[in-house]
Amino acid sequence: MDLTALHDIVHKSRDARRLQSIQKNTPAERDTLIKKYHPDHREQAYRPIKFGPNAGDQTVRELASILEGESPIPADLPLIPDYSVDVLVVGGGGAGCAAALHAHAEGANVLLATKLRLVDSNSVMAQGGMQIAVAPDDSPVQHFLDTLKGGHMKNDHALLKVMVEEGPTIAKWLIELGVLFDRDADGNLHVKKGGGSSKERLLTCSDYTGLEIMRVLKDEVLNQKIPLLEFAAALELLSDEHGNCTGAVLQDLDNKRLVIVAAKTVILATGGIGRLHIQGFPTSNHYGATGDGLAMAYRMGSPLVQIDTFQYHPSGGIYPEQLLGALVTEGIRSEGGHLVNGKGERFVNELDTRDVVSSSIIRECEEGRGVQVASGRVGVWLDTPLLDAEHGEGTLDKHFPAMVKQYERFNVDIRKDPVLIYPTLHYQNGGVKIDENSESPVKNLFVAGEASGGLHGRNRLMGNSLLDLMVFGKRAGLTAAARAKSDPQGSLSLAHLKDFRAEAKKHGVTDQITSPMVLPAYTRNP
Ligand code: MEZ
Repeated sequence: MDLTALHDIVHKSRDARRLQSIQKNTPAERDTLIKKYHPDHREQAYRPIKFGPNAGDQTVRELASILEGESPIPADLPLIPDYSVDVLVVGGGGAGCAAALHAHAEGANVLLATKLRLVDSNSVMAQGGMQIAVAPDDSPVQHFLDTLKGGHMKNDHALLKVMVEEGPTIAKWLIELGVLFDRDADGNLHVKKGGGSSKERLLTCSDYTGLEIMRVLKDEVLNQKIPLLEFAAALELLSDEHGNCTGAVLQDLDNKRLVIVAAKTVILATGGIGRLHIQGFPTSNHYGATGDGLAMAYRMGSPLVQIDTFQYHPSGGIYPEQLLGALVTEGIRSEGGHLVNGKGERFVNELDTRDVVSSSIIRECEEGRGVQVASGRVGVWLDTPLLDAEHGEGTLDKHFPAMVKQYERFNVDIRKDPVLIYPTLHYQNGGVKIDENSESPVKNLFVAGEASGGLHGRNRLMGNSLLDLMVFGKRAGLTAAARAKSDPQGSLSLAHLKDFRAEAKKHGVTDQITSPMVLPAYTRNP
């Protein structure tokens, strides 16, 4: 499709737009906008959960089906352990690696199982940075207040306090391990501003922050020789006579063999649900983001919190089609990139919180001020050439090399022309309920990172996810290791599964899908 003619409107309106400043919406305007346009408020997308710890709570239909789903594990499966460990970590992304490293450092016998390869995760795809209050004019208190405001005051205060206070220690840990954060000319950590933040607080590694952090964590997991099972998907947890977690059933995805792991503690670091494509949205998430941990924890009786709210990142690609849903980092807006509708107008303060920005984009598109591409999708422009115009030639190459390359592969030069974007399903704001040590209400079952809920309230701020992974991965790892020292291995049973199946039957739920999904159907061979 030749977009040249359409680009003109962005190029021609640039100089006038550069002189214009756009106020953020008032709280009342934000509320009205979100209620009218944010996908969280589409009633038809939701239904009550029929049974289990969150019976009666509303969530999106796709997630409700996963939670009520049928386990692929037969109740009479012989539970003879293939492995017996102190700590089983499920998931090879940021939270999983941090948990495994800290548990290992405490002397625990750790097994890290991941359904794809080590590091295949959303963490490695994180672009725009990690919020930590390290700047002289910033503080954990300010970080706390910004996050609370961004989360519509619905954040769990205790979790949030832990995250912001432990941020600086995490930065030190990562730097000591070898993460090369961007620095200013004097060698100080360079910080950038993200949407909804009052201070410059984002630590970045250009626009591949997650890749750099995971490069280092992966090396460390391998250097520490932490036992690793790749292509090993967790399908079910194990419980003892008290309902405590005692291990998991994995499946070797190469030969389909079931693998029984007896574990004194289990840490679920399984990430989010982007690949459920809720409400038909494209996603920025990796292929493994199918909410497996949510389903398994739920079946064991662990309640979930805030599962009626999801993050639709304002800038997901809509053209070329190969980049549908792919993230175009908020960093571009943080450095001054304008959002522009089909008439050449700005329509929102680009650094407002993501829920406000996404709602505004949806409004423009629904009210006929968007731009349609050949696929039929409608989006708005992100004026990328403005960054070079504003900050000097070479800015995009220097600060956003990954983005420049991502588009170059499809013959789109983002230095010369703007890109078309629309909100993409990016993050689940809620998840499994946890305490400050990342433990779920089910004893010895820990949940860290995106699979857990409460910390971010109803709208996560940019860059708080990478910090969440590191802080609560660490806490889960340390607490699980300590627990494994004090408590014996519990017995192995699938009793919770029997109860769950009985509950499903009692509520007349028979047409269940198999859950966990492990991978979206379109990735499987016919
Ligand atoms: O935290 C995020 O989701 C993030 C930094 C995304 C981005 O736009 O780069």
